[in-house]
Amino acid sequence: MSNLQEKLNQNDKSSEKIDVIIVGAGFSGLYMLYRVRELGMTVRIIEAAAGVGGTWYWNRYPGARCDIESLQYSYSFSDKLREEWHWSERYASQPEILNYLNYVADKFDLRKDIQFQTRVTTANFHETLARWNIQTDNNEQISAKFCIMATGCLSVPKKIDLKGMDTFKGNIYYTSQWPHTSIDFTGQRVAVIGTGSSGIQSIPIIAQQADHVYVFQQTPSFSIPAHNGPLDTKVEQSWKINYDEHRRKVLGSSFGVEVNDMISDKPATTATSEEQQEVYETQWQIGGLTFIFSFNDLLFNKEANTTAADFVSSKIRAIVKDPMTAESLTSQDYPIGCKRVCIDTNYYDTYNRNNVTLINLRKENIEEITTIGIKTKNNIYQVDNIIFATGFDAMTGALLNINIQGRSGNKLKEKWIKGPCTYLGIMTADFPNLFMITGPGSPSVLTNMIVSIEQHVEWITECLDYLRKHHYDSIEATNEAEDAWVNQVNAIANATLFPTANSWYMGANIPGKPRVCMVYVGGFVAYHKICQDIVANGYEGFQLMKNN
Ligand code: N01
Repeated sequence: MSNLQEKLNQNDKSSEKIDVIIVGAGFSGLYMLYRVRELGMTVRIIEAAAGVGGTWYWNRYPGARCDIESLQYSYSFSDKLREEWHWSERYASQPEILNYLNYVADKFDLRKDIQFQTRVTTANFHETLARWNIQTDNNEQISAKFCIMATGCLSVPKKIDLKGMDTFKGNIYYTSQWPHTSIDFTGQRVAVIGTGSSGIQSIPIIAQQADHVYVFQQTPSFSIPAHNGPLDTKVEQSWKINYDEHRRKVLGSSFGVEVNDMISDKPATTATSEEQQEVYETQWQIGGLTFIFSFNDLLFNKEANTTAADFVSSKIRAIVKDPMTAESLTSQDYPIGCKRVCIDTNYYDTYNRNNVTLINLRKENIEEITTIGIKTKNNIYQVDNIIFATGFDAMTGALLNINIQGRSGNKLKEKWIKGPCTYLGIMTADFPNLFMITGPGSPSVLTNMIVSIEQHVEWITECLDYLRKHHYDSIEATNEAEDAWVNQVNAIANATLFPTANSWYMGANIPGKPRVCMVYVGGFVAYHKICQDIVANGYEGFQLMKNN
């Protein structure tokens, strides 16, 4: 069928009233669709991209890879899917994850309920009908009883507006919106701006191709080696055979990840210096994000945190030969773990190459982009390509990009002007029947996203089923429950070191964005229990209503 014909067919559906609209066809939207269909409700996903995948559809930059191990970064809901699917590496690459999601979409025949290349622009709640009117950029109007935002935590790129950007004669790329064709940087000079996960993953790969790479670093990350490689078939088999046991451990961890046996449940502050070094060295050799759980006080106690940060800095200095570069790479001014820890393959080694130069923007900030490159306080760096690996308007960006209007004409943008307020990160008061999957105020990005996504999808599914069985027309968070939840999220965050870092968790990467902790940092286990208890107590903190 041609795209046009498909579009026309889709437009024919625009007058339909449906039960559920889901916005976004990434990991969360696809699973939500699967579950809503099981309830026998009518459902449609609206997706801006031309295919499924969400973050894995857009982020196609060289080296893009998940930093949660592939066996754990997988859906758990289908035994058959798990048995059939084979991951090839310890950490899956973006193309492989995208293949997986396409496989899931095909296996469960999800595409027939997905409308691609369509963006939701407006969502208005009609109080009398207790329905959401959804408007798209194709000028369609869709009426749905429930609207579920599966819009992702990191889906709206940070806007970059450097002086002179439009005059640059070379190519400009964004890691978050990478072209679908492969880009060959052979013989080219490349600037990469940004040294978060996307920069750290792409720089070593680009350096193997390019004539020269100039890395512009504003803040150094802490990065732990991935030790990626082919997935050991014995590990895979054992994981598949003993899946229930692994799953129990995953659901019993605060991070939604099965941690290795070397994780210490002791505080670093009670360990001797030798014990600390031994634990850190073991974790460094194992590799991966669980380094930050080497001791149980690293995210709470500055003194403890410094021992881990110092260990990583010593590793960086041992790898990087040029002392000035090593100094720049170890000039973190925040506790390790309080900005997202990165996982790398050869990132620090890459600075030993003759064709890689690190520019420390704290010493020479970018003054402007010129026709030929990047002008800093001290130099002009002539390049053919500029890659922005500059991050996202995280957690709230995608939700606030839609004009969402709830009860009494209340606008989400206005309600959240001082920061997002939610109950459980699932709903927000005055916006009945509007659900968020891994919304702000839930553990989301501080956990294995797939675990948190599945937990939210299953909670929402159970809720929809409950409403239907008990003949309720709407559900809404109460203001009291929401205020108490926001206070709890802030209180827990304030007991940790998270607020001391200028991270995107705190909204600090976007000028003018309110500085509040947008993540529930109390861990997956505690959060999961709270969500279960709320249901057991008859949806405590929610108001369930019948139309007349
Ligand atoms: O973005 P980031 P990212 N001039 O915000 C710098 C997930 N992810 O795309 O820190 C110069 O981390 C900025 O500096 P600063 C993961 O959760 C997952 O790399 O603001 N520099 C920073 O260095 C991750 O945390 C995977 O001072 C500017 C960098 O750009 C999240 O996505 C893979 C600048 C942005 O780093 C975001 O990662 C990739 C400017 N104007 C990403 N503005 C997985 O493996 C910003 N910077 C699952």
